[in-house]
Amino acid sequence: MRLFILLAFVGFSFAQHNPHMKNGRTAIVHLFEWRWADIAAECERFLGPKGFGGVQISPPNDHIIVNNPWRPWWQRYQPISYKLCSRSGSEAELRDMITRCNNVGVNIYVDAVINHMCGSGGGEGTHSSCGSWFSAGRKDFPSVPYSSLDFNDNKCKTGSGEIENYGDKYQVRDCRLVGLLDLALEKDYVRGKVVDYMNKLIDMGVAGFRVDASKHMWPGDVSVVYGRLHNLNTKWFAGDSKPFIYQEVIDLGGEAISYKEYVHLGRVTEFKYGAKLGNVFRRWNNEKLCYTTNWGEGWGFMADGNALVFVDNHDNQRGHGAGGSSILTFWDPRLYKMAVGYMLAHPYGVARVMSSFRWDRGSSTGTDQGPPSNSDGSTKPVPINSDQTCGDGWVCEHRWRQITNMVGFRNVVNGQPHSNWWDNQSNQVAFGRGNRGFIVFNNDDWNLDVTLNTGMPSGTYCDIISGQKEGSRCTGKQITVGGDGRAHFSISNSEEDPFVAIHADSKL
Ligand code: QV4
Ligand code: CA
Repeated sequence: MRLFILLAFVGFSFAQHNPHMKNGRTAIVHLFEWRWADIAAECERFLGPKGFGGVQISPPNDHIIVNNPWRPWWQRYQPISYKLCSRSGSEAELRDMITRCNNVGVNIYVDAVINHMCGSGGGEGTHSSCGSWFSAGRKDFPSVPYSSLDFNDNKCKTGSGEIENYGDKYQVRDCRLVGLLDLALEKDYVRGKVVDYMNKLIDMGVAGFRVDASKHMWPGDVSVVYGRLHNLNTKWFAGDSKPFIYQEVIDLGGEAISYKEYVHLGRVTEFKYGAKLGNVFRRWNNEKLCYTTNWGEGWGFMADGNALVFVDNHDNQRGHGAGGSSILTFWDPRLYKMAVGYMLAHPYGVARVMSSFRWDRGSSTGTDQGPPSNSDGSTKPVPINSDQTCGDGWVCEHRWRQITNMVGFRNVVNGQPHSNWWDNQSNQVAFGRGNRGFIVFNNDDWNLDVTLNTGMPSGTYCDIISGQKEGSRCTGKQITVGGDGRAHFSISNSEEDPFVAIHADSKL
Protein backbone atom coordinates (compact mmCIF):
# COMPACT_ATOMS: atom_id res chain seq x y z
CA MET A 1 0.00 0.00 0.00
CA ARG A 2 2.74 2.39 0.98
CA LEU A 3 4.59 1.60 -2.23
CA PHE A 4 1.40 2.26 -4.16
CA ILE A 5 0.97 5.68 -2.57
CA LEU A 6 4.60 6.45 -3.26
CA LEU A 7 4.24 5.43 -6.90
CA ALA A 8 1.07 7.44 -7.28
CA PHE A 9 2.86 10.43 -5.85
CA VAL A 10 5.86 10.00 -8.13
CA GLY A 11 3.43 9.63 -11.04
CA PHE A 12 1.81 12.94 -10.28
CA SER A 13 5.11 14.64 -9.75
CA PHE A 14 5.84 13.98 -13.44
CA ALA A 15 2.63 15.93 -13.99
CA GLN A 16 2.05 14.22 -17.32
CA HIS A 17 -1.28 13.03 -15.89
CA ASN A 18 -2.71 16.54 -15.87
CA PRO A 19 -4.68 17.56 -18.98
CA HIS A 20 -4.18 21.26 -18.21
CA MET A 21 -7.70 22.12 -19.22
CA LYS A 22 -8.50 25.79 -18.94
CA ASN A 23 -11.12 27.50 -16.73
CA GLY A 24 -12.35 24.40 -14.91
CA ARG A 25 -13.21 22.52 -18.10
CA THR A 26 -13.24 18.75 -17.83
CA ALA A 27 -13.98 16.84 -21.06
CA ILE A 28 -12.17 16.00 -24.28
CA VAL A 29 -13.92 15.36 -27.60
CA HIS A 30 -12.30 13.25 -30.32
CA LEU A 31 -13.14 14.99 -33.59
CA PHE A 32 -12.18 11.92 -35.58
CA GLU A 33 -10.92 12.76 -39.09
CA TRP A 34 -12.12 16.38 -38.99
CA ARG A 35 -10.25 18.95 -41.08
CA TRP A 36 -8.26 21.57 -39.17
CA ALA A 37 -10.33 24.40 -40.63
CA ASP A 38 -13.52 22.78 -39.31
CA ILE A 39 -12.05 22.15 -35.86
CA ALA A 40 -10.94 25.79 -35.61
CA ALA A 41 -14.46 26.93 -36.46
CA GLU A 42 -15.99 24.37 -34.08
CA CYS A 43 -13.82 25.61 -31.20
CA GLU A 44 -15.03 29.16 -31.73
CA ARG A 45 -18.69 28.57 -32.49
CA PHE A 46 -19.43 25.56 -30.26
CA LEU A 47 -16.73 23.90 -28.12
CA GLY A 48 -15.53 27.09 -26.43
CA PRO A 49 -19.03 28.40 -25.61
CA LYS A 50 -20.27 24.97 -24.46
CA GLY A 51 -17.34 24.37 -22.13
CA PHE A 52 -15.43 21.57 -23.83
CA GLY A 53 -11.89 21.34 -22.46
CA GLY A 54 -10.05 19.87 -25.41
CA VAL A 55 -10.06 18.14 -28.77
CA GLN A 56 -8.22 14.95 -29.69
CA ILE A 57 -7.23 15.40 -33.32
CA SER A 58 -6.36 12.72 -35.87
CA PRO A 59 -2.63 12.25 -36.56
CA PRO A 60 -1.40 15.53 -38.10
CA ASN A 61 1.72 14.15 -39.77
CA ASP A 62 2.54 12.94 -43.27
CA HIS A 63 0.81 9.60 -43.88
CA ILE A 64 0.47 7.04 -46.63
CA ILE A 65 -2.39 7.35 -49.12
CA VAL A 66 -4.03 3.96 -49.55
CA ASN A 67 -6.11 2.98 -52.54
CA ASN A 68 -6.71 6.51 -53.79
CA PRO A 69 -9.42 7.83 -54.02
CA TRP A 70 -11.09 5.37 -51.68
CA ARG A 71 -8.75 6.10 -48.80
CA PRO A 72 -9.63 4.20 -45.58
CA TRP A 73 -9.53 6.16 -42.32
CA TRP A 74 -6.69 4.00 -41.05
CA GLN A 75 -4.21 5.28 -43.63
CA ARG A 76 -3.40 7.98 -41.08
CA TYR A 77 -1.98 5.36 -38.74
CA GLN A 78 0.78 4.72 -41.31
CA PRO A 79 3.31 7.57 -41.05
CA ILE A 80 5.63 8.48 -43.91
CA SER A 81 7.36 11.42 -42.19
CA TYR A 82 6.84 14.01 -39.47
CA LYS A 83 5.99 16.81 -41.88
CA LEU A 84 2.71 18.38 -40.92
CA CYS A 85 0.54 17.92 -43.99
CA SER A 86 -2.25 15.40 -43.65
CA ARG A 87 -5.70 14.59 -44.89
CA SER A 88 -6.96 17.18 -42.37
CA GLY A 89 -4.96 20.05 -43.84
CA SER A 90 -1.66 21.86 -44.09
CA GLU A 91 0.81 22.95 -41.43
CA ALA A 92 -0.49 26.53 -41.69
CA GLU A 93 -4.05 25.32 -41.13
CA LEU A 94 -2.91 23.19 -38.18
CA ARG A 95 -1.16 26.15 -36.60
CA ASP A 96 -4.18 28.40 -37.15
CA MET A 97 -6.45 25.80 -35.52
CA ILE A 98 -4.22 25.36 -32.47
CA THR A 99 -4.07 29.12 -31.97
CA ARG A 100 -7.78 29.72 -32.42
CA CYS A 101 -8.80 26.82 -30.16
CA ASN A 102 -6.39 27.88 -27.42
CA ASN A 103 -7.70 31.43 -27.67
CA VAL A 104 -11.21 30.24 -26.77
CA GLY A 105 -10.00 27.97 -23.97
CA VAL A 106 -10.02 24.66 -25.85
CA ASN A 107 -6.89 22.49 -25.74
CA ILE A 108 -5.57 20.38 -28.59
CA TYR A 109 -4.31 16.83 -27.96
CA VAL A 110 -2.43 15.14 -30.78
CA ASP A 111 -2.75 11.47 -31.69
CA ALA A 112 0.96 10.60 -31.91
CA VAL A 113 1.87 7.56 -34.03
CA ILE A 114 5.46 6.86 -33.02
CA ASN A 115 5.66 3.06 -32.81
CA HIS A 116 5.90 2.47 -36.53
CA MET A 117 5.85 3.83 -40.06
CA CYS A 118 3.68 2.48 -42.90
CA GLY A 119 2.90 -1.18 -43.58
CA SER A 120 5.60 -3.35 -45.13
CA GLY A 121 3.41 -3.68 -48.20
CA GLY A 122 3.07 0.09 -48.62
CA GLY A 123 5.00 0.19 -51.90
CA GLU A 124 7.32 2.84 -53.27
CA GLY A 125 6.61 6.32 -54.62
CA THR A 126 5.16 9.62 -53.54
CA HIS A 127 1.72 8.41 -52.49
CA SER A 128 1.81 10.25 -49.17
CA SER A 129 -0.24 13.17 -47.91
CA CYS A 130 2.77 15.50 -48.23
CA GLY A 131 3.87 13.93 -51.51
CA SER A 132 7.05 12.62 -49.87
CA TRP A 133 8.92 9.86 -51.69
CA PHE A 134 9.41 6.64 -49.71
CA SER A 135 10.04 2.96 -50.14
CA ALA A 136 8.34 0.60 -47.70
CA GLY A 137 10.18 -2.39 -49.20
CA ARG A 138 13.61 -0.84 -48.56
CA LYS A 139 12.44 0.81 -45.31
CA ASP A 140 13.60 4.12 -46.70
CA PHE A 141 11.85 7.29 -45.50
CA PRO A 142 14.13 10.14 -46.63
CA SER A 143 11.81 12.89 -45.42
CA VAL A 144 12.56 11.97 -41.79
CA PRO A 145 15.12 10.50 -42.67
CA TYR A 146 14.84 6.88 -41.50
CA SER A 147 16.67 4.02 -43.17
CA SER A 148 16.53 0.24 -42.70
CA LEU A 149 18.88 0.70 -39.71
CA ASP A 150 16.13 2.42 -37.77
CA PHE A 151 13.72 -0.51 -37.58
CA ASN A 152 13.36 -3.47 -35.25
CA ASP A 153 13.36 -6.38 -37.67
CA ASN A 154 16.65 -7.77 -36.34
CA LYS A 155 15.21 -7.82 -32.82
CA CYS A 156 11.96 -9.53 -33.70
CA LYS A 157 12.16 -13.29 -33.23
CA THR A 158 9.03 -14.50 -35.00
CA GLY A 159 9.28 -16.23 -38.36
CA SER A 160 6.86 -13.84 -40.03
CA GLY A 161 8.30 -10.69 -38.48
CA GLU A 162 4.80 -10.04 -37.18
CA ILE A 163 3.36 -10.11 -33.68
CA GLU A 164 2.05 -13.67 -33.55
CA ASN A 165 1.39 -14.07 -29.83
CA TYR A 166 0.22 -11.31 -27.50
CA GLY A 167 1.32 -13.54 -24.61
CA ASP A 168 4.95 -12.78 -25.49
CA LYS A 169 5.87 -9.23 -24.55
CA TYR A 170 9.02 -9.27 -26.67
CA GLN A 171 6.99 -9.97 -29.79
CA VAL A 172 4.46 -7.31 -28.90
CA ARG A 173 7.18 -4.65 -28.58
CA ASP A 174 9.74 -5.73 -31.16
CA CYS A 175 7.69 -7.22 -33.99
CA ARG A 176 5.35 -5.69 -36.52
CA LEU A 177 1.79 -4.80 -35.53
CA VAL A 178 -0.34 -5.79 -38.55
CA GLY A 179 2.66 -5.46 -40.85
CA LEU A 180 3.55 -1.92 -39.75
CA LEU A 181 7.31 -1.26 -39.97
CA ASP A 182 8.38 -1.19 -36.33
CA LEU A 183 10.67 1.64 -35.24
CA ALA A 184 13.76 0.96 -33.10
CA LEU A 185 12.92 3.36 -30.29
CA GLU A 186 15.90 2.10 -28.32
CA LYS A 187 18.09 4.09 -30.74
CA ASP A 188 18.91 7.59 -29.69
CA TYR A 189 18.60 8.71 -33.30
CA VAL A 190 15.00 7.47 -33.59
CA ARG A 191 14.09 8.91 -30.21
CA GLY A 192 15.49 12.25 -31.34
CA LYS A 193 13.31 12.34 -34.46
CA VAL A 194 10.21 11.50 -32.46
CA VAL A 195 11.06 14.07 -29.79
CA ASP A 196 11.62 16.77 -32.41
CA TYR A 197 8.22 16.02 -33.93
CA MET A 198 6.42 16.18 -30.60
CA ASN A 199 8.30 19.29 -29.47
CA LYS A 200 7.41 21.11 -32.65
CA LEU A 201 3.73 20.50 -31.86
CA ILE A 202 4.19 21.54 -28.22
CA ASP A 203 5.82 24.77 -29.31
CA MET A 204 2.89 25.38 -31.65
CA GLY A 205 0.63 25.20 -28.59
CA VAL A 206 -0.75 21.68 -28.23
CA ALA A 207 -1.46 20.53 -24.66
CA GLY A 208 -0.53 16.88 -24.95
CA PHE A 209 -0.68 13.57 -26.75
CA ARG A 210 -2.64 10.37 -27.15
CA VAL A 211 0.22 7.97 -27.67
CA ASP A 212 -0.90 5.37 -30.21
CA ALA A 213 0.04 1.71 -29.77
CA SER A 214 1.83 2.37 -26.47
CA LYS A 215 1.67 -1.31 -25.57
CA HIS A 216 3.95 -1.94 -28.54
CA MET A 217 6.73 0.28 -27.18
CA TRP A 218 9.00 -0.47 -24.23
CA PRO A 219 8.15 1.73 -21.23
CA GLY A 220 11.85 2.56 -20.85
CA ASP A 221 11.99 3.90 -24.41
CA VAL A 222 8.90 6.10 -24.22
CA SER A 223 9.98 7.30 -20.80
CA VAL A 224 13.12 8.80 -22.38
CA VAL A 225 11.01 10.38 -25.14
CA TYR A 226 8.55 11.94 -22.66
CA GLY A 227 11.42 13.17 -20.50
CA ARG A 228 12.82 15.19 -23.41
CA LEU A 229 9.57 16.99 -24.20
CA HIS A 230 9.35 20.74 -23.80
CA ASN A 231 7.04 22.36 -21.30
CA LEU A 232 3.81 23.73 -22.75
CA ASN A 233 3.78 27.04 -24.54
CA THR A 234 3.49 29.80 -21.92
CA LYS A 235 1.38 31.89 -24.25
CA TRP A 236 -1.55 29.71 -23.09
CA PHE A 237 -0.29 27.56 -20.21
CA ALA A 238 1.30 28.18 -16.82
CA GLY A 239 5.07 27.90 -16.73
CA ASP A 240 6.47 24.43 -15.97
CA SER A 241 3.35 22.70 -17.39
CA LYS A 242 4.33 19.32 -18.79
CA PRO A 243 2.41 17.93 -21.77
CA PHE A 244 -0.54 15.68 -20.91
CA ILE A 245 0.20 12.10 -21.93
CA TYR A 246 -2.44 9.41 -22.36
CA GLN A 247 -1.22 6.12 -23.63
CA GLU A 248 -3.22 3.66 -25.69
CA VAL A 249 -2.79 0.35 -23.91
CA ILE A 250 -5.63 -2.12 -24.39
CA ASP A 251 -5.62 -4.20 -21.22
CA LEU A 252 -8.78 -6.19 -20.65
CA GLY A 253 -6.76 -8.65 -18.57
CA GLY A 254 -5.13 -11.86 -19.71
CA GLU A 255 -2.26 -10.53 -21.83
CA ALA A 256 1.47 -10.38 -21.16
CA ILE A 257 1.46 -6.61 -21.01
CA SER A 258 -0.36 -4.73 -18.26
CA TYR A 259 -1.43 -1.11 -18.11
CA LYS A 260 0.56 -1.03 -14.86
CA GLU A 261 3.80 -0.77 -16.81
CA TYR A 262 2.72 2.63 -18.12
CA VAL A 263 0.82 4.48 -15.38
CA HIS A 264 3.92 6.13 -13.92
CA LEU A 265 4.54 7.75 -17.33
CA GLY A 266 1.14 9.31 -17.89
CA ARG A 267 -2.50 8.32 -18.01
CA VAL A 268 -3.64 5.16 -19.76
CA THR A 269 -6.80 4.44 -21.75
CA GLU A 270 -9.09 2.31 -19.51
CA PHE A 271 -10.65 -0.04 -22.06
CA LYS A 272 -12.52 -2.01 -19.39
CA TYR A 273 -14.67 1.07 -18.76
CA GLY A 274 -16.61 1.10 -22.04
CA ALA A 275 -16.74 -2.69 -22.30
CA LYS A 276 -18.30 -2.99 -18.82
CA LEU A 277 -20.56 0.04 -19.17
CA GLY A 278 -21.87 -1.43 -22.43
CA ASN A 279 -22.73 -4.65 -20.61
CA VAL A 280 -24.45 -2.71 -17.84
CA PHE A 281 -26.67 -0.59 -20.09
CA ARG A 282 -27.41 -3.50 -22.44
CA ARG A 283 -28.16 -5.62 -19.33
CA TRP A 284 -25.97 -8.40 -20.67
CA ASN A 285 -24.22 -10.99 -18.44
CA ASN A 286 -26.82 -10.35 -15.73
CA GLU A 287 -25.39 -6.88 -15.20
CA LYS A 288 -27.58 -4.27 -13.55
CA LEU A 289 -27.15 -0.55 -13.17
CA CYS A 290 -27.55 -0.93 -9.39
CA TYR A 291 -24.24 -2.82 -9.32
CA THR A 292 -22.43 0.38 -10.32
CA THR A 293 -22.65 1.88 -6.85
CA ASN A 294 -18.86 1.37 -6.63
CA TRP A 295 -18.17 2.19 -10.31
CA GLY A 296 -14.51 2.95 -10.96
CA GLU A 297 -11.72 1.37 -8.96
CA GLY A 298 -14.33 -0.82 -7.24
CA TRP A 299 -14.85 -2.53 -10.58
CA GLY A 300 -11.16 -3.36 -10.91
CA PHE A 301 -10.32 -0.37 -13.06
CA MET A 302 -6.97 1.42 -12.69
CA ALA A 303 -6.54 4.22 -10.16
CA ASP A 304 -8.72 7.25 -10.85
CA GLY A 305 -5.74 9.55 -11.35
CA ASN A 306 -4.32 7.30 -14.08
CA ALA A 307 -7.42 6.71 -16.20
CA LEU A 308 -8.62 8.18 -19.48
CA VAL A 309 -12.19 6.94 -19.98
CA PHE A 310 -14.61 6.70 -22.90
CA VAL A 311 -17.71 4.78 -23.91
CA ASP A 312 -16.37 3.99 -27.39
CA ASN A 313 -13.34 4.96 -29.46
CA HIS A 314 -12.60 5.13 -33.17
CA ASP A 315 -11.47 1.49 -33.21
CA ASN A 316 -13.95 -0.36 -31.04
CA GLN A 317 -16.97 1.52 -32.38
CA ARG A 318 -16.33 -0.30 -35.68
CA GLY A 319 -14.95 -3.61 -34.41
CA HIS A 320 -11.23 -2.75 -34.75
CA GLY A 321 -8.87 -3.21 -31.80
CA ALA A 322 -10.39 -4.85 -28.74
CA GLY A 323 -13.52 -4.17 -26.78
CA GLY A 324 -16.08 -6.49 -28.22
CA SER A 325 -19.75 -6.44 -29.02
CA SER A 326 -20.87 -4.78 -25.80
CA ILE A 327 -19.44 -1.41 -26.86
CA LEU A 328 -22.18 1.19 -27.24
CA THR A 329 -22.01 3.66 -30.12
CA PHE A 330 -24.13 6.24 -31.90
CA TRP A 331 -25.79 3.34 -33.74
CA ASP A 332 -27.63 2.61 -30.45
CA PRO A 333 -28.50 6.21 -29.62
CA ARG A 334 -30.87 5.68 -26.70
CA LEU A 335 -28.50 3.53 -24.64
CA TYR A 336 -25.50 5.47 -25.88
CA LYS A 337 -26.78 8.80 -24.57
CA MET A 338 -27.41 7.22 -21.16
CA ALA A 339 -23.96 5.63 -21.05
CA VAL A 340 -22.20 8.85 -22.04
CA GLY A 341 -24.37 10.71 -19.54
CA TYR A 342 -23.35 8.27 -16.84
CA MET A 343 -19.67 8.67 -17.68
CA LEU A 344 -19.86 12.46 -17.66
CA ALA A 345 -21.78 12.55 -14.38
CA HIS A 346 -19.37 10.20 -12.64
CA PRO A 347 -16.13 11.56 -11.15
CA TYR A 348 -13.82 8.71 -12.24
CA GLY A 349 -11.10 9.48 -14.80
CA VAL A 350 -10.50 12.09 -17.48
CA ALA A 351 -13.45 11.69 -19.87
CA ARG A 352 -13.33 11.63 -23.66
CA VAL A 353 -16.43 11.95 -25.84
CA MET A 354 -16.41 10.39 -29.32
CA SER A 355 -17.50 12.31 -32.42
CA SER A 356 -17.84 10.03 -35.43
CA PHE A 357 -18.72 9.80 -39.08
CA ARG A 358 -21.25 7.29 -40.42
CA TRP A 359 -20.16 4.30 -42.47
CA ASP A 360 -21.96 1.81 -44.65
CA ARG A 361 -22.86 -1.02 -42.30
CA GLY A 362 -24.13 -3.17 -45.11
CA SER A 363 -20.77 -3.45 -46.85
CA SER A 364 -17.87 -5.69 -45.86
CA THR A 365 -15.42 -2.82 -46.22
CA GLY A 366 -17.67 -0.44 -44.29
CA THR A 367 -15.52 -0.46 -41.18
CA ASP A 368 -12.53 0.63 -43.26
CA GLN A 369 -14.44 3.43 -44.97
CA GLY A 370 -12.83 6.83 -44.63
CA PRO A 371 -14.51 10.07 -43.61
CA PRO A 372 -17.12 11.76 -45.84
CA SER A 373 -15.12 12.57 -48.98
CA ASN A 374 -15.25 14.26 -52.33
CA SER A 375 -14.68 12.24 -55.50
CA ASP A 376 -10.96 13.12 -55.46
CA GLY A 377 -10.62 11.55 -51.98
CA SER A 378 -10.33 14.82 -50.10
CA THR A 379 -12.27 15.06 -46.85
CA LYS A 380 -15.53 16.97 -46.90
CA PRO A 381 -16.09 19.93 -44.59
CA VAL A 382 -18.55 19.53 -41.70
CA PRO A 383 -21.72 21.47 -42.58
CA ILE A 384 -23.84 22.69 -39.65
CA ASN A 385 -27.62 22.44 -40.14
CA SER A 386 -30.05 25.07 -38.87
CA ASP A 387 -30.97 22.79 -35.93
CA GLN A 388 -27.26 22.72 -34.95
CA THR A 389 -26.77 19.09 -36.02
CA CYS A 390 -24.14 18.18 -38.61
CA GLY A 391 -24.71 17.10 -42.20
CA ASP A 392 -22.94 15.05 -44.88
CA GLY A 393 -22.45 11.91 -42.76
CA TRP A 394 -20.79 13.59 -39.79
CA VAL A 395 -22.57 12.31 -36.67
CA CYS A 396 -21.41 14.97 -34.20
CA GLU A 397 -22.45 13.11 -31.05
CA HIS A 398 -20.88 15.98 -29.10
CA ARG A 399 -23.63 18.25 -30.46
CA TRP A 400 -26.46 16.01 -29.29
CA ARG A 401 -28.19 18.13 -26.64
CA GLN A 402 -28.05 15.40 -24.00
CA ILE A 403 -24.29 14.93 -24.46
CA THR A 404 -23.40 18.62 -24.80
CA ASN A 405 -25.37 19.43 -21.68
CA MET A 406 -23.72 16.63 -19.71
CA VAL A 407 -20.31 18.08 -20.62
CA GLY A 408 -21.60 21.26 -18.97
CA PHE A 409 -22.78 19.19 -15.97
CA ARG A 410 -19.30 17.70 -15.53
CA ASN A 411 -17.79 21.18 -15.40
CA VAL A 412 -20.35 22.44 -12.89
CA VAL A 413 -19.81 19.49 -10.50
CA ASN A 414 -16.03 19.33 -10.95
CA GLY A 415 -14.30 18.44 -7.68
CA GLN A 416 -17.53 17.42 -5.91
CA PRO A 417 -17.80 13.94 -4.38
CA HIS A 418 -20.03 11.13 -5.60
CA SER A 419 -22.97 11.35 -3.17
CA ASN A 420 -26.60 10.51 -2.31
CA TRP A 421 -26.63 7.19 -4.15
CA TRP A 422 -30.02 5.52 -4.59
CA ASP A 423 -31.06 2.40 -6.48
CA ASN A 424 -34.09 0.12 -6.76
CA GLN A 425 -31.88 -3.01 -6.75
CA SER A 426 -32.40 -3.17 -10.48
CA ASN A 427 -31.73 -0.68 -13.29
CA GLN A 428 -32.99 2.51 -11.71
CA VAL A 429 -30.23 4.48 -10.02
CA ALA A 430 -29.50 8.03 -8.97
CA PHE A 431 -26.50 9.84 -7.61
CA GLY A 432 -25.34 13.34 -6.93
CA ARG A 433 -22.14 15.31 -6.97
CA GLY A 434 -22.08 17.08 -3.62
CA ASN A 435 -24.61 19.90 -3.68
CA ARG A 436 -23.90 20.84 -7.31
CA GLY A 437 -25.66 18.22 -9.42
CA PHE A 438 -27.93 15.16 -9.43
CA ILE A 439 -28.78 12.54 -12.05
CA VAL A 440 -31.43 9.80 -12.21
CA PHE A 441 -31.55 6.86 -14.66
CA ASN A 442 -34.40 4.51 -15.50
CA ASN A 443 -33.10 1.58 -17.55
CA ASP A 444 -35.79 -0.82 -16.32
CA ASP A 445 -38.87 -1.89 -18.28
CA TRP A 446 -41.21 -0.08 -15.93
CA ASN A 447 -41.73 3.47 -14.77
CA LEU A 448 -39.68 5.25 -12.15
CA ASP A 449 -41.65 7.31 -9.67
CA VAL A 450 -39.75 8.22 -6.55
CA THR A 451 -38.82 11.01 -4.15
CA LEU A 452 -35.07 11.25 -3.54
CA ASN A 453 -32.62 13.21 -1.49
CA THR A 454 -30.65 15.21 -4.04
CA GLY A 455 -28.35 17.10 -1.69
CA MET A 456 -29.12 20.23 -3.71
CA PRO A 457 -30.30 23.62 -2.41
CA SER A 458 -34.04 24.18 -2.70
CA GLY A 459 -35.38 25.66 -5.92
CA THR A 460 -36.69 24.89 -9.36
CA TYR A 461 -34.23 23.28 -11.74
CA CYS A 462 -34.37 22.56 -15.46
CA ASP A 463 -33.69 18.99 -16.53
CA ILE A 464 -30.80 19.26 -19.00
CA ILE A 465 -31.66 15.98 -20.78
CA SER A 466 -35.23 16.60 -21.99
CA GLY A 467 -34.37 20.26 -22.56
CA GLN A 468 -32.40 22.95 -20.81
CA LYS A 469 -32.64 26.32 -19.13
CA GLU A 470 -33.27 29.14 -21.57
CA GLY A 471 -33.52 32.55 -19.95
CA SER A 472 -36.00 32.20 -17.10
CA ARG A 473 -37.72 29.03 -18.29
CA CYS A 474 -37.10 25.35 -18.92
CA THR A 475 -37.53 23.93 -22.43
CA GLY A 476 -37.95 20.43 -20.99
CA LYS A 477 -38.89 18.96 -17.61
CA GLN A 478 -38.78 20.98 -14.42
CA ILE A 479 -37.65 19.52 -11.09
CA THR A 480 -38.54 21.10 -7.74
CA VAL A 481 -36.13 20.57 -4.87
CA GLY A 482 -37.63 21.25 -1.44
CA GLY A 483 -36.01 22.84 1.59
CA ASP A 484 -35.03 19.35 2.75
CA GLY A 485 -33.15 18.66 -0.48
CA ARG A 486 -35.74 16.14 -1.64
CA ALA A 487 -37.30 16.12 -5.08
CA HIS A 488 -39.82 13.97 -6.88
CA PHE A 489 -38.76 12.24 -10.10
CA SER A 490 -40.96 10.47 -12.60
CA ILE A 491 -39.38 8.81 -15.65
CA SER A 492 -41.41 6.58 -17.92
CA ASN A 493 -39.51 3.64 -19.39
CA SER A 494 -40.89 4.60 -22.79
CA GLU A 495 -39.40 8.08 -22.85
CA GLU A 496 -36.97 8.92 -25.62
CA ASP A 497 -34.27 9.54 -23.01
CA PRO A 498 -35.12 7.83 -19.73
CA PHE A 499 -32.84 9.90 -17.53
CA VAL A 500 -32.95 13.30 -15.83
CA ALA A 501 -30.11 15.58 -14.73
CA ILE A 502 -30.04 18.88 -12.87
CA HIS A 503 -27.16 21.07 -11.72
CA ALA A 504 -26.42 24.34 -9.99
CA ASP A 505 -26.41 26.32 -13.25
CA SER A 506 -29.70 24.83 -14.48
CA LYS A 507 -31.59 26.42 -11.57
CA LEU A 508 -34.20 28.99 -12.50
C1 QV4 B 1 -2.36 -6.27 -43.57
C2 QV4 B 1 -2.57 -7.65 -42.97
C3 QV4 B 1 -1.39 -8.03 -42.09
C4 QV4 B 1 -0.15 -7.99 -42.94
C5 QV4 B 1 0.00 -6.61 -43.60
C6 QV4 B 1 1.18 -6.62 -44.56
O1 QV4 B 1 -3.77 -7.63 -42.15
O2 QV4 B 1 -1.57 -9.31 -41.53
O3 QV4 B 1 0.96 -8.22 -42.14
O4 QV4 B 1 -1.18 -6.23 -44.32
O5 QV4 B 1 1.45 -5.33 -44.98
C7 QV4 B 1 -4.25 -1.67 -41.79
C8 QV4 B 1 -5.07 -2.83 -42.30
C9 QV4 B 1 -4.36 -4.14 -42.09
C10 QV4 B 1 -2.99 -4.08 -42.78
C11 QV4 B 1 -2.23 -2.93 -42.19
C12 QV4 B 1 -0.85 -2.75 -42.83
O6 QV4 B 1 -6.32 -2.84 -41.63
O7 QV4 B 1 -5.14 -5.19 -42.61
O8 QV4 B 1 -2.30 -5.29 -42.52
O9 QV4 B 1 -2.97 -1.70 -42.37
O10 QV4 B 1 -0.99 -2.41 -44.16
C13 QV4 B 1 -5.38 1.17 -37.51
C14 QV4 B 1 -6.37 0.11 -37.97
C15 QV4 B 1 -5.68 -1.06 -38.61
C16 QV4 B 1 -4.76 -0.57 -39.71
C17 QV4 B 1 -3.73 0.35 -39.06
C18 QV4 B 1 -2.70 0.90 -40.03
O11 QV4 B 1 -7.13 -0.33 -36.87
O12 QV4 B 1 -6.67 -1.93 -39.18
O13 QV4 B 1 -4.12 -1.67 -40.35
O14 QV4 B 1 -4.45 1.48 -38.51
O15 QV4 B 1 -3.30 1.59 -41.05
C19 QV4 B 1 -4.11 -3.69 -31.24
C20 QV4 B 1 -3.06 -2.69 -30.76
C21 QV4 B 1 -3.59 -1.28 -30.69
C22 QV4 B 1 -4.29 -0.87 -31.99
C23 QV4 B 1 -5.36 -1.91 -32.29
C24 QV4 B 1 -6.07 -1.62 -33.58
O16 QV4 B 1 -2.55 -3.08 -29.49
O17 QV4 B 1 -2.50 -0.42 -30.44
O18 QV4 B 1 -4.79 -3.21 -32.38
N1 QV4 B 1 -4.83 0.47 -31.94
C25 QV4 B 1 -4.09 1.64 -32.50
C26 QV4 B 1 -5.01 2.60 -33.21
C27 QV4 B 1 -5.51 1.98 -34.48
C28 QV4 B 1 -4.35 1.76 -35.42
C29 QV4 B 1 -3.10 1.38 -34.76
C30 QV4 B 1 -2.99 1.28 -33.40
C31 QV4 B 1 -1.91 1.28 -35.58
O19 QV4 B 1 -6.03 3.01 -32.35
O20 QV4 B 1 -6.49 2.79 -35.10
O21 QV4 B 1 -4.71 0.72 -36.35
O22 QV4 B 1 -1.36 2.59 -35.63
O23 QV4 B 1 -5.06 -3.94 -30.22
CA1 CA C 1 7.26 -1.65 -31.43
